[in-house]
Amino acid sequence: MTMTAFVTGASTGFGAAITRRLAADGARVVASARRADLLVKVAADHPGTVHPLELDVRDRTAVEHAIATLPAEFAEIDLLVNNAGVAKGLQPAHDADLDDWDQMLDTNCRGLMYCTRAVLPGMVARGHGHVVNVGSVAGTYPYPGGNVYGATKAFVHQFSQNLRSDLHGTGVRVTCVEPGMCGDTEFSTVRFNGDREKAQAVYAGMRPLGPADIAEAVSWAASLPAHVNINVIELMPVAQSFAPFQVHRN
Ligand code: NDP
Ligand code: 8X3
Repeated sequence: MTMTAFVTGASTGFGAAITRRLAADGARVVASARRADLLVKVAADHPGTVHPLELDVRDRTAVEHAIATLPAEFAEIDLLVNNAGVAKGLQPAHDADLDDWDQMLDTNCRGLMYCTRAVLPGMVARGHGHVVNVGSVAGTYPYPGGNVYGATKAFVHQFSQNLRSDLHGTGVRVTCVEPGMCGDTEFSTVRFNGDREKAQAVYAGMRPLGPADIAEAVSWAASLPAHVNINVIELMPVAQSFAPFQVHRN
């Protein structure tokens, strides 16, 4: 039977790669994001298989309406990939912009909650389904300027684990994919408000992960037999690792 997936943040980066990969795996995919023109381009490569859907995940009513009014062939979602997310700014907390903090909370936490809440009843009623949430290593390992971004990803991690508890016995699976540095997406350009030079400098002289690596992880977790639940996938480029605690000395 053909699987139906719903991917948020599918206009660029991970979401576009995940959409393409799932379509290549044989799934029908609803590709959603705010920029419809980019979604149409993603869908053009997979006519009839990928359904572009303009959606701002921060708009709770719009999310509920979108999920309730999907075309019949896309209406029964087997796989929800909550990928839409933003990092805004890298200033220390005492200099940060509260609007940036609001946008991260509204997108990375509230948007993910709204999509999950809208899709879960159908999955539970059908006795199967899979929610894949895109977290980050930033939810586990602190770094300077990571303040609210990292906190939103810690939310994504814990919400995913708590969903597993709530969904016990329903047949619905939950996976949190937690990548480290990944290039070839708009992530850092968005973080630095369109400053491409600053964004490119993040990945200078090292090989980051690529969107296809994340799509591979999602495809793998989703393709396992129905009795197997991958709780968390944490992946990093080989070029990224850990450093010791910082110590302030007088
Ligand atoms: P991109 O900026 O390329 O992709 C983000 C996607 O989210 C875009 O498609 C954007 O589309 C969408 N989006 C943003 N806000 C909204 C909104 N309000 N409603 C709907 N869609 C929205 O970055 P990545 O592909 O790198 O990031 C994808 C996810 O991966 C994010 O959750 C990010 O936090 C996470 N991540 C990224 C890492 C990296 O190093 N790149 C590492 C770890 C995690 P549009 O603007 O068209 O709405
Ligand atoms: C993105 C990875 O290290 O830039 O979530 O926060 S990082």
